[in-house]
Amino acid sequence: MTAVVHQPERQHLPLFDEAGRGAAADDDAGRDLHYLPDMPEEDPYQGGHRTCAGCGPAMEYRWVLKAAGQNTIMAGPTGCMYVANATYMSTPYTVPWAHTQIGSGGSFPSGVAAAYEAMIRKGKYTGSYPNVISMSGDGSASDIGLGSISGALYRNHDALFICYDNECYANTGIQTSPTTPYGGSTTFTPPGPAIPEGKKLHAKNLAKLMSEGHPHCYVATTTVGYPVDVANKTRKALNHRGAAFMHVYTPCQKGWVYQTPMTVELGRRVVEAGLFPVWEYDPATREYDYFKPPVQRPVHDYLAMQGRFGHLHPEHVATMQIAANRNWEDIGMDVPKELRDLEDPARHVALSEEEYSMPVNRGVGA
Ligand SMILES: Cc1ncc(C[n+]2csc(CCOP(=O)(O)OP(=O)(O)O)c2C)c(N)n1
Ligand code: SF4
Ligand SMILES: [Mg+2]
Repeated sequence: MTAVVHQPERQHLPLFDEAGRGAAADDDAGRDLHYLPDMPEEDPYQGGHRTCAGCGPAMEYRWVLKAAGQNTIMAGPTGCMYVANATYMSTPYTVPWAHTQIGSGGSFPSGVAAAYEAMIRKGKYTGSYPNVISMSGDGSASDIGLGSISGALYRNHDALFICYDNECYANTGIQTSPTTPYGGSTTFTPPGPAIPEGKKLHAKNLAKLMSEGHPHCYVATTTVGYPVDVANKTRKALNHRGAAFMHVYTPCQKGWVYQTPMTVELGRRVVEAGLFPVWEYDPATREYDYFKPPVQRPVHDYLAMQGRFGHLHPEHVATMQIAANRNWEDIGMDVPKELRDLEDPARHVALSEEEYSMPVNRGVGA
């Protein structure tokens, strides 16, 4: 007798309207400051969790899960977003959620995805194929669990693998990770007489590693400065048949030392300073679509908001401007003369000499 093979029924999540939200000039600097009026009311990631005030990863979790909806299964490797969200057997999720070992952000969802495919094929599960999502920190995704996520992308499991990037190992006390930027002060890269810039290495380009290394996958970057973009890229990634990876910039108030309400502003400024290009990679055409922000700023405007950079000397700020200018070129934007001139250290003062610079390392690792 021939066995009946059932085909998984797939969801298709409609995209939110972006017209007039991405390019219109709303504030004095010419930036669009729209939020998402039609964001779903349901909150699969509810309030009442224990993350710090202004926590960027918590915003990202909320928006991703709003965009994904209730037919979702979540996995979270060890990190702040496991520990602060799962104390004493209570979690803020209204969808199934599991903690996984820090190196298993790829393997755990692979198993969930494969199990659903098999159960549906055999007729043992009759619902539609769920959204399978893992959200790993940068320490997990770019370091300890990199191999596991790469393996899952390579095998093309139908799941979304997200790195929420707070640019440090936050949960264990703000240690450096491969995505901590050059010049960032962490408890493992403190500035001192021998190494005045703090961190000497430049950050790993995690998202390009994923798109170039797994060209059949949907890959995107975004930040908590752009909620519509976060929601739409989540839905595009979930609609994609096969593996998808999303790298989301998510400020960490405790580790970066900034004023609590500035999380979303940082999510915009990092893009406007040319330090975190926002893009989307389409596996069908193998092309990148780069977001071209309407405002370009000196890196100084971004660095000076954060205590983790308060120790930088003029030559360090100039080094970061050089890196930002390379990024502008990479995404096909002109480098204005004002930004080119700022590659010269003589154009900068030490950030600690500035009135609005915050104290070095206040609260970090305390
Ligand atoms: C194999 C292993 N090594 C180290 C740890 C300790 N540890 C727990 S959470 C954590 C930090 C994770 O950093 P990241 O993935 O960036 O998440 P964040 O805490 O920043 O949210 C570390 C190192 C662990 N749990 N398991
Ligand atoms: S330490 Fe940073 S990532 Fe962790 S809960 Fe606080 S703000 Fe969020
Ligand atoms: Mg982290």
